[in-house]
This record gives sequence, C-alpha cells and structure tokens, in this order.
Amino acid sequence: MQLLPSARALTAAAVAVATLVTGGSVAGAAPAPARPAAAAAPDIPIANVKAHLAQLQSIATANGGNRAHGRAGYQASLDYVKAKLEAAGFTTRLQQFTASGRTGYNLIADWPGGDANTVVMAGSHLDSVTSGPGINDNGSGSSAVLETALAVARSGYQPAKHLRFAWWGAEELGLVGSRAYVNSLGSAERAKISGYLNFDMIGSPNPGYFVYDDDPTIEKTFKDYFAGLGIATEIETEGDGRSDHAPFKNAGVPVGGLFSGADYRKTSAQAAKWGGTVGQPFDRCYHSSCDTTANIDDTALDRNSDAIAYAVWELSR
Ligand code: DTR
Ligand code: ZN
Ligand code: CA
Ligand code: ZN
Repeated sequence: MQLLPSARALTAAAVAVATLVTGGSVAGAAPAPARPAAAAAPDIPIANVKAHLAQLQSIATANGGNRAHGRAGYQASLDYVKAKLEAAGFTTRLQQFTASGRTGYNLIADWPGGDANTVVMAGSHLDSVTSGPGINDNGSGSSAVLETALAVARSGYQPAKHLRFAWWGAEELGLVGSRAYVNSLGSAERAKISGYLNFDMIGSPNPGYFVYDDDPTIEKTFKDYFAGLGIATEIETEGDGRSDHAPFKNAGVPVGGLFSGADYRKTSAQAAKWGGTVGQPFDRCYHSSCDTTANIDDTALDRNSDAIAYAVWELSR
C-alpha cells in the first residue's frame, strides 16, 4: 500500500461504491461437468504464472509504464484477467468505486457450485503504483490467484464450499477497493465468508517465506504445506494492516495469506535458512520502475503459487 497524503485525505470522502454486474454468466460456456473432487490440489505450472506476468508487463509497457488505479494499464489488466476467467467458466462481476477522483473496479469471480452459505475467498490487488509496472507488487499475487482459479476449472473441482476469487483495485491508495467490497456486504453476506486468503508480493527477488498469523487454522494450513517441503517459514510482521486482508479482518472474517517481503532487509539468520543476500531488501525494486518481470524469484513464486492451490483445496473441502 502506498498511501499518498492527499489520497489518504480523499480516500475516506471519495469512495462511493456501485456494483456493476457485467460478464454475468459466461458466454455460452456451461461450467465444467461435475467430476469427483480432486483428492489433492494440482501443481500450479510456474510457466503459466509467468505467462500472466509477461502479459501484465506488456500491458504496463504499452500504457505509460504502469498499471495504476484509474489509468489505462489497470483497465487492460482487468480486461485480461476477466477474459481468462470467463473463458474458463467463472461468473464474473465488476464492482465500481471512485477514489482520488478516478473510477476504479474490483473484479469478483465466482466458481459455480458449493454451499452458497459458506464462501472461501482468495484475492490479490491488481493495481500497481504509478512509478512502475508492479510485477512483484502485485502482479505476482494476481497471477498466482488467477492460475489457481484456472486450475480449479481445469480440474473440474467441485468443493463442498463455494469458491470466490477477487482482484482488488486501488490497494496502493489505501486498500480502497477491498474496503469498498467489504463495506458493500451486508452482515449476512459477510458472515458467509468462512475465510479470506490474501496474496500481495509472493515472488520477491530476495525472498522470505512469511505466513500471516491472523487466523490459526489458515496459518496452520500454509505452515503444514511448507513443512512438507522442508521450508521454514516466519510469521508475517511487516505489514499488519498494510494489505487487502485488513478490511476483512476488521469485519470479523478469518484471514490469512503469504508474503515474500518488501523493503525490510534480510538478516543473516534468514539467509541461512532461505538463501539470498544478507543485508539487502527482500525486494529492492519495491514501488520502483524496476519492479519488472526481471524482479521475480521463480522458485518463491512457484512455491507460493502451489501453496495457494493447496490452501484453496484444503479450506474449501
Ligand atoms: N502493502 C503492500 C506491501 C506490503 C508491505 N508489507 C506487507 C505485508 C503483507 C502484505 C503486503 C505488504 C503493497 O505495497 O502493496
Ligand atoms: Zn505496493
Ligand atoms: Ca508449481
Ligand atoms: Zn501490494
């Protein structure tokens, strides 16, 4: 989140939310035929995640070097993700809001089926800062969540709970899109969300493996996954309240997520267990023009993408 003082002042006053239902049911495509739920989450192909990142990089390059709220690069990013989801059988809708005098959008994608009264959500912010393409922050989270959703469709997974995915607008202005979404829910709708999983920066070039500790069940799900790989994790402490899980947590929804680090510097103890460079930031290109496709650690992105799929499958059974 990069909160500009003027945006901070404007945010509270300028956010007005309207829900535009667009996309609706997918053009002609019926959901994949129900097949037995996958016993285990599939591997998320890192090549597919990186292909999404390449598309987001191309979009930024073609639109002034960024994918920021209210600009052409954000709209093009939204169009890309929405088209992939609708082609795969998701029901999508755009939620419109205003922030800092510009129109913004959240993209919400529901996977048909499951108990509508028990909703598992996974989300990430799709916007970048104005100063760069935002490939790690947060193309990494957006692409991993997209590929996990597409893996659900490919596998024909039909979990007991309902699956909903979200790509938030205007996170960098102060969690504007995700707060608008939570505020637009009535208490009944909010109570149906059994958990919200947030992924904001999961491919940092000098990566750490941080797990949110806000909800014990969700935290254990992620820690068990990494323990199975023999990878030590740490509790995420850099960003309490600094990403899109905060509005959900403040509304009483159980939250969790993964983070690979931003501008804090890696200690020698961390380098001993994770490798990488001591004394350097986890992401030296945080909020900078060098946050490009070259600013990604493929191993961290792959491991975190697979952890996302594992948690989505485990928590929605
Ligand atoms: N808010 C993110 C960056 C960020 C910094 N600390 C954390 C902790 C957990 C998630 C995200 C972050 C941004 O700049 O978009
Ligand atoms: Zn940011
Ligand atoms: Ca993988
Ligand atoms: Zn971010």
